[in-house]
Amino acid sequence: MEKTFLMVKPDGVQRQLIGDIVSRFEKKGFQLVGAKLMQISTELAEKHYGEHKERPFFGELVSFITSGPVFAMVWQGENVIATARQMMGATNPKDSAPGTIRGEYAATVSKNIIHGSDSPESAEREIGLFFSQEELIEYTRLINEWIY
Ligand code: RTP
Ligand code: MG
Repeated sequence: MEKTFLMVKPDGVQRQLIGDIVSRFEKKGFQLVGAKLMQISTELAEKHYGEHKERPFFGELVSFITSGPVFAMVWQGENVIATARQMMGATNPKDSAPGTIRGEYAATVSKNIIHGSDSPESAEREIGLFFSQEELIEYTRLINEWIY
């Protein structure tokens, strides 16, 4: 089953949105297979956002993502990568649809509450950056037969 890396950013943690965000993915039927509250180092932030290192906002992005704890998660399910991106909403909250996480809670592109992997390659890379094998728990969920 497909897996993705999702992370409540420091603004979402400070605004006490972890519970709401976890609840949305649980209710959708996705399965949580790894989670931790953590402080990201500058080194990890620069690796994670490496694709943006030439962009003018890179410095601001790294300093923001390291400015406080984040809640890192791995979720599993059919089409979880693309579906989670839809549930998050567009990167810039001015374009994110009502009902999406960013559409409901975010007001600016630099503080947009949540990160989610944007492709299978990103998901694999980001899961590997943030989680060790032992931190990912494979377990049977009986409710699956009511979801799939
Ligand atoms: P993320 O990686 O955080 O899940 O966001 P995303 O895929 O929707 O957007 P991406 O293009 O990967 O950009 C990463 C983060 O950089 C910040 N950003 N700031 N100031 C700006 O113009 C600007 N553009 C992007 C956003 O916080 C975005 O989430
Ligand atoms: Mg991105």
